[in-house]
Amino acid sequence: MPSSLPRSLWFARALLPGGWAGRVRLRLAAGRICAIEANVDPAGQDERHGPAVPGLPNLHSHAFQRAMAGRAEARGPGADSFWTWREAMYRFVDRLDADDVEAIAALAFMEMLESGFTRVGEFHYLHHAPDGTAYGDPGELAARIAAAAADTGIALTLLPVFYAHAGFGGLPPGHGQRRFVNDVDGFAAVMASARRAVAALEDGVVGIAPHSLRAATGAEIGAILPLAQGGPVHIHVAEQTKEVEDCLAFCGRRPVERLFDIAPVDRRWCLIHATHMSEAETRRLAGSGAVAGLCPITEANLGDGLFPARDSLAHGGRFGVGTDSNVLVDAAEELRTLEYGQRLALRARNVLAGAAGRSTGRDLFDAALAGGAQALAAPAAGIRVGAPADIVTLDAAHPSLVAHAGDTLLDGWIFGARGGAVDGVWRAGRKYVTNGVHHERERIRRGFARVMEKVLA
Ligand code: NGQ
Ligand code: ZN
Repeated sequence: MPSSLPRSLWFARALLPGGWAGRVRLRLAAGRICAIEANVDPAGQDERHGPAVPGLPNLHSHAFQRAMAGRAEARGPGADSFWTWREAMYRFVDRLDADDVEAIAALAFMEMLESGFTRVGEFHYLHHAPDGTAYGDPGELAARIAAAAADTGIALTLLPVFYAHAGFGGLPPGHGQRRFVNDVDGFAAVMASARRAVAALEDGVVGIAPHSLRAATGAEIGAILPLAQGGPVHIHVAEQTKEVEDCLAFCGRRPVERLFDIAPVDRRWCLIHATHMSEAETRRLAGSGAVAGLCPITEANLGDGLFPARDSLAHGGRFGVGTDSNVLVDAAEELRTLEYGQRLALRARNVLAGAAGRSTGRDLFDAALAGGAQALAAPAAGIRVGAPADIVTLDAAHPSLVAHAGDTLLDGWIFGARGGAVDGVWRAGRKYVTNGVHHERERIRRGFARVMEKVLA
C-alpha cells in the first residue's frame, strides 16, 4: 500500500514550468498541487527531499512484451529483422492467459514508475483468449491492464487497438493475429468495456488506436474515430522501409502522406515511430500539431531506423517517448538513446538542444514532458497548481549528480547515470517508490517470476 498522504512536500529544488526554483514547498489536497512556494524553509511537518522534476509520460507501451525481453536476441536461420521478431512475438503471445497478462503488466508498470514515468499510454491490442475467441467480457484484458495500473499506481491512458488485417488492401489476418482482431462492432464492445474498467482509475483516460495502415483500412479508421469520443488517437506509422514500399505499391503514397489523406490528423493524434518520412512529410507532421511517438530503445532493438529529429524540430515538431516493447524500461535511457542515435547519424553533438547555451537534457526532458502529456491527454504537464502531484526526485548524492544544480541535474541523470539516480516517485500525491524501489517490488516480481516459470517451461 502507498504511504499515507502528506499535506506538504519540501524539495531542495524543483523544476517548475518557468524553470528551476530553490527550496520549494508544495501543498497537496486530494492528490493535487494546491499551492507552490519557492525560497521557503521546510516547516516542521514537511517531508524533505532532494531535487524534484515532473514525472514523465511514457506514451507507447505493449506491456505483455516485457516478458519477451532477452528472448529474441539469438540469430535465426535467415536474415533477422523486425518481421522475424514479429513472428517470435506472435508465438510468444499465444502462451499468455489473462492472469499472465496482468502480472507481466504489473512488472512493466512498476519498472516504469521506478525509472521516472508516472503515466503510461498502453497501446492495447491483445483482446482475445489464446484460441482467438472473445472473452465473455470483450474487455477482459483491458480490465487486466487497468488492474495492473491500479496495483502499481501508474496513471493510465488506455488505447484499445483496432486491428483487422495482415496488410494493405484489407488482407485477411493471419493465424498469429487471431487474438488481436475485431470488426468495427466487436471493437465498439471492447471500447465500452474498456471505458468501464478505466472509469474506476484516478485520472484514467481512454483513447483509441487503429493499429497501423497495414491493419486497418481507411474506411475502418473513419468508422472507429467517433468511438474515441474526443480522446487521443494513436497509430503506428512508417516504422519500417517495407511498410513504405507496401504503401506505395498499394496506393502510390507514402504512409505518412496516406494517413494525412485519409484522416483528420491534428493535435489529438500521436504517430508512433514516424521513422521513414520525406522532408515534406516531416514538415506536414510538424505543422499538424500531432505528436511523434518515439521509442528509441525499441527502435534500436528492432532495427527500425532513425526519426528525422533535427528536421522535425526545425519545423516546430512535437515528440514524446515510449518504451514500446519494454525490452528495457528506463525513462532516462530513452532520452539518451534518442539523442545518441542522432549524434551517431549526424556526427554531431547536442543535436536536440534547441539553441546555443541550452542544455540537451533539459530540452529533451521538456519536449518529452509536453509531447507525452499532450499525446496521453494527461490532466496537466509539470509541477503546477491544479495538476496531480506526479513527481520524481533524484538522488542528489549520486556521483553523476552531486554538486549539480539546475539543468545539469538533468544532463547528469540522462547522460551520466545508470538506473540508480531516481530516488522517490509520487503519483497523485501518493508515494510509490522510495530509494528507487517500488514499495510492492517483491510481490510484483514474484508474480512475474511465476508467470515466466510457467510460460517458459
Ligand atoms: C506491435 N511493434 O504492435 O507490437 C508492433 C509489431 C506490427 C512494433 N511495431 C506488430 N514495434 O507492427 O505489425
Ligand atoms: Zn508499438
